[in-house]
Amino acid sequence: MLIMKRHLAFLGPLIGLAFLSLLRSGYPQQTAEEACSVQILVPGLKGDVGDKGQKGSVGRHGKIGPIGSKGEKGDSGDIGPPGPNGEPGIPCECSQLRKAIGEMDNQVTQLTTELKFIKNALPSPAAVAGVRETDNKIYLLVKEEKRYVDAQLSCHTRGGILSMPKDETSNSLIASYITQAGLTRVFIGINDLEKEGSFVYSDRSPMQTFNKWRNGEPNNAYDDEDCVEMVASGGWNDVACHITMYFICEFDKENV
Ligand code: GN1
Ligand code: CA
Ligand code: CA
Repeated sequence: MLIMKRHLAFLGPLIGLAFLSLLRSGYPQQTAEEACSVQILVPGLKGDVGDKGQKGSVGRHGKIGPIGSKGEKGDSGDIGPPGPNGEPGIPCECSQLRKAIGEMDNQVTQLTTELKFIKNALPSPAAVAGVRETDNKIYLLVKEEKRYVDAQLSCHTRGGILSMPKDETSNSLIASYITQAGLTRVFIGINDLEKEGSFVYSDRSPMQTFNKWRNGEPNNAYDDEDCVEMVASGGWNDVACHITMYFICEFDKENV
């Protein structure tokens, strides 16, 4: 491209000269000799190289390049200076306290081991088949055949109450407890002793909406059924209070 431009550059003066000679002579009067003299015009010698041009102005700012790759993780900083001293403690007989705490620790460990053993292995005089637990209750099946009032008394003596299943969780837990013990029925803490048809829990609070009455129950059969049994399936049936059967006590974890 550059070479082509240079050729055109010395063609320019050539054409110019031809044009001038035409003007001077006047086109209509041009002779054949004059026309020939134009044809023999040749370009002059190449001129000297010109001085170097001035430096151009700074170009436009280029496009932003791609984001670079993530750098290496830096070294961890120096360890900071130590913090200020704490407030002075309350003076105490620390050695005595430490000794007492140590002894209590030992006692807790020993009691935990013993409790585990009692829960899982030791058959009580009442042949207790272990206990069952929810988040806040412990259930105890007492294998002593008692009438309802005596069962209730027995639970009280143990620091608990005849079990009052008030939701599906506790009801199914008691039901599986009965099944696992190989039993068919136990007394639970629900009765209508005070007012026929008006069922309350063993703490005399009115029965809530949750119930597991079997079909057709409560029917107050023989006009003599004011206490409640749970059968192995978890269903409830009102029965006579003077019959005897095993029963289940419940204990608040907070109180044991
Ligand atoms: C009947 O059949 P059994 O024992 O499961 C009766 C109960 C009485 C119970 C008295 C459907 O139950 O309501 O409480 O005898 N069940 C039916 O022992 O009538
Ligand atoms: Ca009744
Ligand atoms: Ca009944």
